[in-house]
Amino acid sequence: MATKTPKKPPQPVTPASTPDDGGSVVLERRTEKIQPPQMHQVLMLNDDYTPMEFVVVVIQEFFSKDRETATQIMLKIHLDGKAVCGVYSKDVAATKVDQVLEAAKQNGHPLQCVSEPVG
Ligand code: TYC
Repeated sequence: MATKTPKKPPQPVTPASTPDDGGSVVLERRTEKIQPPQMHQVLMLNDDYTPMEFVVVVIQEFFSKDRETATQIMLKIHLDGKAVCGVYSKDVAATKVDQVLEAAKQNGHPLQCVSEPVG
């Protein structure tokens, strides 16, 4: 007569005993450094028609320069074809460009202004 071998109880899928991590969470140490935001420079371009005085006032108004600095920047644009009027975050630089272009349009001048990443 065959004797029945006692059946083993069903085994748990995961081992019953695992090393105890105490419920703690290990944070990964990151060596990457957070980079400062890319800055953008706003350049004004020369043309043959926009009055010098208008350019000086625009630089004073939108780039917070005193009259002497604004005049120097305007003359640099006039002589070199372009000059940096200010350096800002991307959004602020885009707003400055819009403001200059809108003021130029309102006054019927072809003044051009662009922004580009620095470096
Ligand atoms: N070249 C213009 C003139 O002789 C003056 C000027 C300066 C125009 C700067 C645009 O971004 C400019 N009237």
